[in-house]
Amino acid sequence: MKLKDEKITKAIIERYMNKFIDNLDQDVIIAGAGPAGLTTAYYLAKNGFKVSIFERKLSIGGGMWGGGMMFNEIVVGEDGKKILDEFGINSDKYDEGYYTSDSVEAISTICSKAVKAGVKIFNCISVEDVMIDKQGVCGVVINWSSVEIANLHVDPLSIRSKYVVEATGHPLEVLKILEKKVDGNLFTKTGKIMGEKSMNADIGERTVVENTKEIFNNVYVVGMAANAAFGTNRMGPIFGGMLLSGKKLADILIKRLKGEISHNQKKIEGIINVE
Ligand code: 48H
Repeated sequence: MKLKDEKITKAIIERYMNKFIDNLDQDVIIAGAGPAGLTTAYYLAKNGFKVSIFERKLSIGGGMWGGGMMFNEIVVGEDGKKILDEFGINSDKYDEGYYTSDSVEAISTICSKAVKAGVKIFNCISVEDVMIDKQGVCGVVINWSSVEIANLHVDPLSIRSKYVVEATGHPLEVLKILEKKVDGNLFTKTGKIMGEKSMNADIGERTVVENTKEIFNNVYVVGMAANAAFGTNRMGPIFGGMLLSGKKLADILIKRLKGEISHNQKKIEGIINVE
């Protein structure tokens, strides 16, 4: 059979468009496909929820590929190891409470498991704004990363979701948008982004799980972004906290999607809904 080039083009465009159209109204949308966002998405999809991730870069996996300073090994503690085991990722005991894993095996497996569980990942697309109504955030506004990089004046598109997850890591891009554009405080002590503190693996690993929660009506923060939002320490190349944070958030969102926990809604000023 002779291959037709134009058929290859048609197949790609048609399949992509169908996938995209099927993802316009989601249970959960996640900004950022690092280890925390991917882990959250995996557990949500595994439990039957519609979840998609928008990732700015061509490659998925955020900061996990590089281990520590490009030595491509990661460290996890006892609880993190349990999640590596759930994903079927090999790890080796280094000492009491310290396990190492090949970072390439770890992140490629998490990504593969997430996609196979039903997560739809759209790479090369950046979240540039949120959609808002009286109840809070109700989706994201997206554009091709290439448009952003080239600084082209091209209007974006919008995707609706019940909940939005801030998983953009250190730069906290979704929360910065909220701080700048939406009236009403974040659910932090100051009502603002509190800022990441210097390295302390012990505190950082613990607080990243504690800080994984709702931070604005219908917006949840996970992973490194959680510590940067609530003003606690970075933890360096120990990744158990990212995985545990992702799993904790999936558990919260599953309960909320099933209506088992109530809303933590605060009044949002300046939004008038015209029905
Ligand atoms: C779409 C975006 C946007 C946007 C950014 O940085 P990440 O790996 O984040 P986490 O929280 O999953 O993991 C953090 C970990 O990698 C890390 O940095 C640690 C543990 N640091 C400790 C320390 O002390 O330094 O992934 C975030 C992803 C990236 O892939 C970005 O490209 C992507 O989000 N992203 N995607 N729209 N606006 N902004």
